[in-house]
Amino acid sequence: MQKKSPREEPREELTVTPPKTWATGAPAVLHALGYSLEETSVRRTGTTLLTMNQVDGIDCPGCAWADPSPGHRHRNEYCENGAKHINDEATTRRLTPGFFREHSVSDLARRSDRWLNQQGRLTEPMVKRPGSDHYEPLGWQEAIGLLAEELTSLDSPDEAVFYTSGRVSNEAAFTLQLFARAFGTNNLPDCSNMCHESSGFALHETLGTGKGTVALEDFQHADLIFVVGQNPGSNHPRQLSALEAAKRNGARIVAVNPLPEAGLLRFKNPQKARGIVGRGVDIADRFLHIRIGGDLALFQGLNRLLLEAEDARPGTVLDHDFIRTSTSGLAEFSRHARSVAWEDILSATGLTRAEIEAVAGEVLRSERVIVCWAMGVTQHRHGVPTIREIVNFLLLRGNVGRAGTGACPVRGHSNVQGDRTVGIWEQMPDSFLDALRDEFGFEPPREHGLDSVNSIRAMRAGRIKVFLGVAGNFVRAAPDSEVTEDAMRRCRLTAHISTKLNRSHTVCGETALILPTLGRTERDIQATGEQFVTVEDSMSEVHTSRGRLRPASRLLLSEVAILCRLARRTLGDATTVPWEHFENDYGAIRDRISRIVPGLHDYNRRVIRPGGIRLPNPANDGAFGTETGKARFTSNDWQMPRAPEGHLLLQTLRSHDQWNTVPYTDDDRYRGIHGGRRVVLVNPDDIEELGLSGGLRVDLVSVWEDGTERRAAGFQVVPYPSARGCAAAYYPETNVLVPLDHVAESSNQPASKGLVVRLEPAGAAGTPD
Ligand SMILES: Nc1nc2c(c(=O)[nH]1)N[C@H]1C(S)=C(S)[C@@H](COP(=O)(O)OP(=O)(O)OC[C@H]3O[C@@H](n4cnc5c(=O)[nH]c(N)nc54)[C@H](O)[C@@H]3O)O[C@H]1N2
Ligand SMILES: Nc1nc2c(c(=O)[nH]1)N[C@H]1C(S)=C(S)[C@@H](COP(=O)(O)OP(=O)(O)OC[C@H]3O[C@@H](n4cnc5c(=O)[nH]c(N)nc54)[C@H](O)[C@@H]3O)O[C@H]1N2
Ligand code: SF4
Ligand SMILES: [Mo]
Repeated sequence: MQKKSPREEPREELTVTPPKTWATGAPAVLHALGYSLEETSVRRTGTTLLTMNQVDGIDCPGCAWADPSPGHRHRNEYCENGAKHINDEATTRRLTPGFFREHSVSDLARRSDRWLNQQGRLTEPMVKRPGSDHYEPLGWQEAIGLLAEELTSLDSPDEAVFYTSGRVSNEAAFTLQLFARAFGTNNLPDCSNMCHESSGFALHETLGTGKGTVALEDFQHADLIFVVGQNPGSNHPRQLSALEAAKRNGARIVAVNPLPEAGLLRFKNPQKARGIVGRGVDIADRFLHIRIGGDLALFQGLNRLLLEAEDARPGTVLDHDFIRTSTSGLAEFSRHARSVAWEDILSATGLTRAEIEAVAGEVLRSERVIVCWAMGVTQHRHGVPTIREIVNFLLLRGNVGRAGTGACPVRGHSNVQGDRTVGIWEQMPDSFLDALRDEFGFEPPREHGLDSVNSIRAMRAGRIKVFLGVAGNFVRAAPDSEVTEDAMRRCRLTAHISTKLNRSHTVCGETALILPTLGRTERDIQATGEQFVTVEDSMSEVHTSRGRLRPASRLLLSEVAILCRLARRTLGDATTVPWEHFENDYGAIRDRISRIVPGLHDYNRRVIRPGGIRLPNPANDGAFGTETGKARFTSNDWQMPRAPEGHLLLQTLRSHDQWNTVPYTDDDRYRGIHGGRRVVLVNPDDIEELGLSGGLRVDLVSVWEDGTERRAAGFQVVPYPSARGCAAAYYPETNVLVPLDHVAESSNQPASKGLVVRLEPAGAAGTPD
């Protein structure tokens, strides 16, 4: 078969086949290797994959799922998607200055996200100067000098924002936040603002911790595991191994989702021959086909049933000892919980009372319960109260702090949790800022900085002059694409520390910089020798990651090196931080972290032990970091997103073959979609009711409460077993539909699920298709 040139825009025919009911079997692994070999060579594939997720190897740059403890790891401790993510970075394709001579910025801006990514690795610093439509090469000294000059010329440090994406290591993240705060701002938006911010807020309020309480071993001890608003078959594939093992130990699984996702229904484990042949294991014992945004009502219904069961058999249902010693607010919560009406619960969830009662029955029979959740829960306007209600549910039967129990927000990026631990947050608490002051002898700013949505608002208002992104693709990840792009273009300077080309490089401030960097797969050699970095997974395990491959170009600098040089140039002699020493020896950074972050003491010595460091979660020892020192029951008003007649609720989600803003192919194998991403999945009954038909081309028009409409043109209607009234389409193509102000209450997280949309036959309003 002739390979297509990566310079051609992929043009494929969209085909739709029935969705799969199983995930991660032999075709998955074969498929991954196929993709790997197209991007790189057999030898490089071997080098990267065989050390992936092994002690002293490369930490998978994919999701944040935890590794089994050393000794329990499989030789191939990775999934199909992990293999794709790593080989996407390890590609042998290169972007040279010639490429940028050939392609103007306006030309690049017209290309697809997939095309931009497949051009290969960035190899040297590039600048787009004011008035020019081309990037041209420049040296590192000049590039860093340019950025430093813009920063020092600002009227206030708060005119700069520093964005981080969760692939960045602890060392680079700590360096970035230290620089930003030494410079004088807390403007540290990150991808977590758009991901699990609602989890952080709700867990802080109720358990006094921003993190989950579950360790991987807990899955072995659980009797019942909820998987809510998550598609693990595509997004956390090794979670399926943990669920499968839990089932072997007798656990039952309840999946809650508007889509019957392949991984939840049946799973073939590729690491075992048994998984490759045979039909695999049904993962979900019960599947609740919930309406989008119905989870708050579901957990309110379950809580109400638990309270009523306690009334019927006093002393047998609730964990009274735990509630008495470790919680507050039960009485008020119970009063409120009993007042929520069943008809409201049923209309919000689209479920029957019998279905909810059956699940409550499972709960009553289970000593140990875990609730896992991800974007289907957090990315809603009522994401925070939904998670608070999940916590109520766990507290009622003492399902926190015991083996086999707990709250498990399943994180996205491989180090998104670690970045927060070491200070990437616009609202770090005073305890952290005091520790920074004591360690480095400067007074960090105390006023909270800008998160992602507020950064866009400030850029739009012309209050931000400099944007620096460390990894990620801010312009595509953020909501309201047109608003965000316009806001970004108002900056004087936009700069990105990146491994690969993406849309954010094409939406430029007056001046724009591309600062190319080493990826996680690559050797990182500094003055004191070869370095490793450290990362924290979703279960608070901190461990090392050491690159193996030769860097994509001689001219790449590590993220730490770029940031340390930038800090030296910007802060000059005034700084009390030994930036040069940090650049030469990452151990020196970890030494400082160990004196600032509780739990990371003796960091350098402990982190190199097999398995690394498990950060303690005080909530597991009954030490809740709330004001009262107790876990809090909360009363949450019933809410549901509503679509007026003729409209649907839309969720924007990931396909199997993409990494966030970067599609690798146009396929979504488990959902049966091939060769196209501009599809909208709709329940056949809704298609009929709306007078549409499968295969019809439509525009998606989102309707916002201020009367404004947003349009994404040219989508094909695909009949799909989505819950009634609920549609799904891929992100980032649909970010244009998400109003900037459509955010979760309290957490200010963009609500990328639960949008009100209308499907208009394409061209009906005279729009291009
Ligand atoms: N291959 C791959 N892996 C990834 C990523 C990737 O892009 N590609 N991204 C990583 C990142 S950063 C993240 S945050 C995670 C995201 O992991 P997920 O949270 O699994 O990501 P989404 O694709 O947004 O899927 C949301 C799921 O929630 C369901 N859902 C939507 N709305 C609702 C609702 O109202 N209620 C319920 N109960 N369910 C709902 C959807 O049907 C879907 O199954 O994945 C990480 N892993
Ligand atoms: N509508 C809608 N919007 C969403 C979501 C949604 O579900 N729906 N999900 C949200 C979520 S959960 C998230 S996490 C965000 C994701 O937002 P981001 O984290 O900002 O986006 P990514 O697509 O992961 O970023 C990919 C880019 O990172 C760079 N990169 C990769 N590896 C490295 C590295 O090692 N170092 C450096 N310096 N750069 C690197 C590459 O240049 C690549 O192009 O999007 C959010 N936006
Ligand atoms: S489950 Fe996540 S961390 Fe594990 S190999 Fe797959 S993508 Fe990587
Ligand atoms: Mo995420």
